Amino acid sequence: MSEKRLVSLDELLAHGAVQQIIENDSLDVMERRNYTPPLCAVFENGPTALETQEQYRFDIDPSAQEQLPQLIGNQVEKVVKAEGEKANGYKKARTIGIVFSGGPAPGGHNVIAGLYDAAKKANPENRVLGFILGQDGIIEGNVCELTDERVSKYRNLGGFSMIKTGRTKIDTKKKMRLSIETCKMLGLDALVVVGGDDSNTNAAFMAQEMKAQGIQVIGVPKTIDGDIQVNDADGKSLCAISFGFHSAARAFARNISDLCTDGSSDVKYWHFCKVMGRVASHLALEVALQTHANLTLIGEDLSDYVDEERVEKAQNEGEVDYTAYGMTLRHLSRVVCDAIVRRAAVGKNYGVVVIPEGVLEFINEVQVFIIKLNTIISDYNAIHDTDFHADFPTLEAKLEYLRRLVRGIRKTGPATIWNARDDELFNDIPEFFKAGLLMERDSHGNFQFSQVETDRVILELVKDYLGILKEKGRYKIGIEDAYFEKSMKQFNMDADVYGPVIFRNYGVGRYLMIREEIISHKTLKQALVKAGLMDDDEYMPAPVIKIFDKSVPKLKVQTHFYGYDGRGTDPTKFDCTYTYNLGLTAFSLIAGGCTGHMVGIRNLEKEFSDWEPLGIPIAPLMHLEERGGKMKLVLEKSVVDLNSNAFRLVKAMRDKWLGAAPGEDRFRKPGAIRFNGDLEEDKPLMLSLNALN
Ligand code: FBP
Repeated sequence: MSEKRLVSLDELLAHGAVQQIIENDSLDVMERRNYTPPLCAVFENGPTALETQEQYRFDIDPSAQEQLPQLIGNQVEKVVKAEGEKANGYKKARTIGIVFSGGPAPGGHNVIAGLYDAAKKANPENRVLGFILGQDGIIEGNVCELTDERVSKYRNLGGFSMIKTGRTKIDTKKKMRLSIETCKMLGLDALVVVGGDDSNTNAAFMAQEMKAQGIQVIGVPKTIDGDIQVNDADGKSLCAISFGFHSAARAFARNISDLCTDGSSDVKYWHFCKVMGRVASHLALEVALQTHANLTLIGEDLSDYVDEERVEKAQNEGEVDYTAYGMTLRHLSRVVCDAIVRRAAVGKNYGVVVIPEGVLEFINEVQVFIIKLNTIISDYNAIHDTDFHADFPTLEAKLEYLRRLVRGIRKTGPATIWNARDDELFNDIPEFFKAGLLMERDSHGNFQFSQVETDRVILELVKDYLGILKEKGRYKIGIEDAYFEKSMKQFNMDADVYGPVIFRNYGVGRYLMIREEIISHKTLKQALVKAGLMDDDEYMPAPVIKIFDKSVPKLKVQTHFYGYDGRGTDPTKFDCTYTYNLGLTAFSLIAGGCTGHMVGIRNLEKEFSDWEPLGIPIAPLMHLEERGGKMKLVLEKSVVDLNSNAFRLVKAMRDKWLGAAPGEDRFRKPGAIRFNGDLEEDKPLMLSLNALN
């Protein structure tokens, strides 16, 4: 027998094919780096200028007027081609800083690339500096100069690795002073803040403070959550979606659709998929459109829930039952259980449910807990000038503090925000969820939903309620009539004799449901004896037992969390193009003298040739919201519009996609994010749908 010569390790390492494998850059990465996204027409040649768009109107919040007087008069600016003298200002030498803020979103590197390319094209002397690790980089002066080499390494690639990101907010006088000192020390003409609603809010406050120093601040709408969608007071769209949403949704959809395939092959698991999106359910909605998963919860829809039975009952008694409005945790578990029970009835004790990370925000009692606990923590910090979480580091210590509040009320009498009823309700929820609700808020005062096992909270409730339904004989697996007939025939037994005794719909449906009162071998036997089909001291016929056992459901669940993976995915072509043009737009706004504006592209939902780069004034969009127990001026988050085409379609298809009917499920496979070739979809499905008239 000839022995194969073992290749030496040196030879192996030197081999061309091996070199390609151990090289960090795959062919896909190399192709991405070399790709230049198309430019909006206005950027195609020469300098740009700005044209004020007076047709837009905003309902201005008096607090915004008061707190941001320097910016409140800003208007929408459209990027246009510059003519004559305006072109000279465009070419002036500038130093521009850029910072990433908050969670990564695919496409961020292209914002830098667009800004860098525009700056260098306008004047090769222009410098672009990247602040490292988010706003901390500004406060601490941690910065690097961006070069051709550095920028090119990350073109069209996901993540924020080029300069990293962070969640620090410039929210104190000291941090603001240090930031201004850094910007002055670096000779910055402008700062570009790439961030979500909170970071753009922060950008507006920085713009206000830095205006006197002659430093412009421009925001860029980033967040996979898709909750920066800007309309004017008349509903005219200025920014249809934040960047990163499409790529993250596609990444989640790809994984979830693969679970749909696995589930319908192995037919044994319910896959509970939590998808990111701190509050709004936009990502879950897009995943529903992309995959047709069996059940997708939409937080905004649940909070709109009205328990008609209770409303009617109260009406008949001449009363109003306010508790009938909005969804409770219990109702929510009913929605999921109903889907599971209905599919089981047609033999499908498996499926895929999509749960938005922020769904609990829309549940009545959770909302109340979050607001009350935010207020308690913030009051404690203000009164004691300390940190609640440092003083009460364990869950038990936090709970004891809450109990003390209740005891305090009992002794002193006056009602406070946390009463015995709250304590009682709070004690009813599982420990891990209590710990989640009492967790430290992020730097913007937001509740950190990504740290709460939302899927587990729902799953526990679902398991409890399914247990009840099982005992009541309502959660059962339907038996296909042909299978029943065949099983009986094998033992020469007459299906038509046993069928009506065992099943409640014998001869009616294709899937037969065991009668509700038959929930065990004992009750099965009782039914057969009562029908005279056997004596009490006889053994039950084997096929009847087999059929019964097959109808008893066991809920097997796998939980999944899709979030950080989608934030790190490489951008879709839509996001590559969108972000590169956002970067170009940021430079145009700076060159045009804007400050306190966020870049945007109008008509994203239309053909690329219709895209129009804009500057959107941030201050007029701001309003007061509760954050960390205080009312704060913030950029409004946009949540799912229940009147939008995208939502109405998902609602209309809900029953079909649930698949509680015989036959195949209607899953859709969106496939992987494709960078080359023409098969890649050109925008989020949600955007295309909402643009249809
Ligand atoms: P941004 O709003 O900063 O873009 O972040 C969005 C997000 O990905 C949410 O979907 C998620 O709840 C949160 O960040 C997670 O934050 P963290 O990175 O701190 O875990």
